[in-house]
Amino acid sequence: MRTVYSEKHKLRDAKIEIHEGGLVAPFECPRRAEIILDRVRSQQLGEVIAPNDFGMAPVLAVHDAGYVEFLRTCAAEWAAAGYGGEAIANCWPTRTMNSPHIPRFIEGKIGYYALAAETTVSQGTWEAALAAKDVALTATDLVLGGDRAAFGLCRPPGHHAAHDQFGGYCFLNNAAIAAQHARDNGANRVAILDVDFHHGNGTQQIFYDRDDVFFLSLHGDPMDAFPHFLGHADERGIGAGLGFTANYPLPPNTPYSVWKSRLDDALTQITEFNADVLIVSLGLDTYENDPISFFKLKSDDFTDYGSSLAQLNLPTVFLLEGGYAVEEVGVNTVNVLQGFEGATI
Ligand code: SP5
Ligand code: ZN
Repeated sequence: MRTVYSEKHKLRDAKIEIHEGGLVAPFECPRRAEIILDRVRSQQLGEVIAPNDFGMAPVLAVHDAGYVEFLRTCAAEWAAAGYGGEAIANCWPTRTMNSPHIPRFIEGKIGYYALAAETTVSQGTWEAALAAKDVALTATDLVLGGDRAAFGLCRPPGHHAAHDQFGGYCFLNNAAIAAQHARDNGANRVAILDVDFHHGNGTQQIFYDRDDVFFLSLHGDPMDAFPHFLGHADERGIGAGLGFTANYPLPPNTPYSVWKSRLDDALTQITEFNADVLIVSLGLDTYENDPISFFKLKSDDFTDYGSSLAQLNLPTVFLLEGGYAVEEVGVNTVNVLQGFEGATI
């Protein structure tokens, strides 16, 4: 399978993340993508190609225009305010201050558009996020054009980014942008399977009221894990979308055997949905040694479930999400992709 990769991911190189009461170097770092690319090459997974430029239309098909403009200008407005470091939110329109007014000043505006504080908006973040959506769209076009599967090595990741909010290391929702692009280019039904350790709250929100994009997610129970407020089993969609969201929250220390049984259930639902295209939000933070997560998958388990994904026999777009055990993230990523390619159907 071909891999789509852009060096522009390196422009997302934040220096700080709020973590466990202090500031640390961000878990979501450029080296992640470099290690994965090295493994793609050393395992000879297939050709590595650069993305095409799709412009802003596919972004604005799923994101709010004001939000997109905020992302584009945020780092410059922060600097223009005389602030140093990286733009970071410190105040939100929370449950008791839920106002529709969008502040003029950057310190308030960033709170309006943020869903979490761990993620800063650094210089270059916007350009990297643009490159990541082009990686996702190019991989999607490979599959729409007849490739059995493609891998979009997206960085920064996307699945926490909502219609008008960033956070969880995500700015533009690469998987949602790709799914809408597939819908707009011949796919009638798209399934998004999110296997990142964290619930894909942004993707869920974007498609929550729709029956043409089925969102399924296996993740750490939000009672115990980020993003804390979404991803419960009783979230199943709304209106026409009722039944087209499926959540599988799982407890701390979940072993592969349990995780895989939920995956098999999700795969059955995807088959019944009769999807034309499968998009996999591929997070590797389910790994046993991930520094911020609590599942217990081993490296061989990634190969095993990659092979199960192939059994769906669907054109499949893999898009990178999380995975922070940096030294092992290349092996685990490519294990999924090779498991998929090695599967006999
Ligand atoms: C794309 C993606 O994987 N985003 C994840 C964002 C998670 N950010 C908050 C992490 C909080 C971790 N706290 C638990 C530490 C366990 N000791
Ligand atoms: Zn994650």
